[in-house]
Amino acid sequence: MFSPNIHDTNFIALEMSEFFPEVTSIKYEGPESKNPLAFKHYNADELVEGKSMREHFRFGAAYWHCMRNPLGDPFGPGTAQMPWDDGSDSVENAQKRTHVFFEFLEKTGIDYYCFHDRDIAPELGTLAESNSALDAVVDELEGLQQQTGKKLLWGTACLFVHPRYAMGAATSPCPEVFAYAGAQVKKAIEVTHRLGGEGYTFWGGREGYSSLINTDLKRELDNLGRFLHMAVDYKKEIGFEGQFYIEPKPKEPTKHQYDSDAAACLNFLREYDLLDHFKLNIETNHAILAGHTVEHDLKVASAAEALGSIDANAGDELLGWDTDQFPTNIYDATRIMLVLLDMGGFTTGGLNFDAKRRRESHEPVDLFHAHVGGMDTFARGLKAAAAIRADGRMKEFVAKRYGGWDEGVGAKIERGESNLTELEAHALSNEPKPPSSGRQEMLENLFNEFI
Ligand code: XUL
Ligand code: CO
Repeated sequence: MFSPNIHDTNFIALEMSEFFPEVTSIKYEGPESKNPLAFKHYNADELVEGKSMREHFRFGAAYWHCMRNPLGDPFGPGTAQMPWDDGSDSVENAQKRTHVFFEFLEKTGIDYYCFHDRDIAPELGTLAESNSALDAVVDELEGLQQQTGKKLLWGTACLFVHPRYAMGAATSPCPEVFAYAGAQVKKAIEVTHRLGGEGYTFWGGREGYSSLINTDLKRELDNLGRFLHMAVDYKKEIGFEGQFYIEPKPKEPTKHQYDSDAAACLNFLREYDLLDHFKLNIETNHAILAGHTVEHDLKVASAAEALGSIDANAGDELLGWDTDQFPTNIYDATRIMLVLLDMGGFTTGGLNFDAKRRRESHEPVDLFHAHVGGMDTFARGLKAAAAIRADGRMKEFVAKRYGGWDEGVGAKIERGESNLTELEAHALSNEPKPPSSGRQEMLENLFNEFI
């Protein structure tokens, strides 16, 4: 099991039960189990549609929420108990956290993780110092990955916390900030590459505006396009083969983020000739903030063959901000898994729990309850989605509803062989019959048969 790290002689082997002594490895115990720290539905090696659950989901945990989120809110400080953390900005503290995190991954059986550069390592006085701190932590992560077999789903750069980014990074009015952001992304891609990352995500952070009165929108968009082209060029230069993702979000922190939803991102990528180099990382709560369902944004991305990865979380119906809650809604999970199964599953992407515990759930064990619940929710969603597909009635109904397009005038239109004059001739002698019922309620009832 344990293979010594050859790269870093200081690397200390992972001692299980060091940081979460109250939790043993989470096991599948089946639906009858009353053990809150057991899976009732997620059974990693169980096959669904011929593929193990583990492979379907490629679950990821978010370093920023698990290790760095103090669970504060605008009215009060953080409550999260992190007995392993000395609260300092030291490299040693940052390295220690990686061990805590990998113990967590080992015990939950989550295979992947995601990070921002500044989650894993501190931002220090200069870029050079921050870069070497990052290298020192990445040494540790590399050793832990080798020891445990855990993998990096994607890395990213934090271009939104530091005050220099208050007006954006690639869309800043200030070229020095653009340059600094470029340097940070260069380094973040390098470490992602070094850790064998399967992807790299660009979430807009503060790429947007608070007011148009002081904003040169066209210039900002053009600069964002240039920035992403530089990233694509650098990726090729160093031979990084991971997938680039854009993560749409409509607002928060800005009033309007340029990557507002899947459709806006696709249009931006197309306009700036970047579509071949990016896929989308769709986040549930972001889609809701955009006034969509997650199913909508997933389908828009998938229709453009650009659905890459998912940040799985949930919002709150009564709150209009990015609450980043853990997913517990089986309907939503089923809809998500239906889109995923229909598209043939993930290739480079996965289901990253970009979710945080509530401020009231401040004990370390709550991290486990949260992820176990999310994984079980998706396992139920997967089973329900597979059952709906096996049943076939839903698909058959939709195929039949559009069946007219497979013959006659419909087929001719779809082949691109018709024109308005021909349509007029057709319509003059063929008054359309009213279309048959969409049967929405019947289909909603059918869907419920599987929940
Ligand atoms: C912010 C968000 C980010 C991205 C990565 O709402 O979702 O954490 O996932 O930068
Ligand atoms: Co996210």
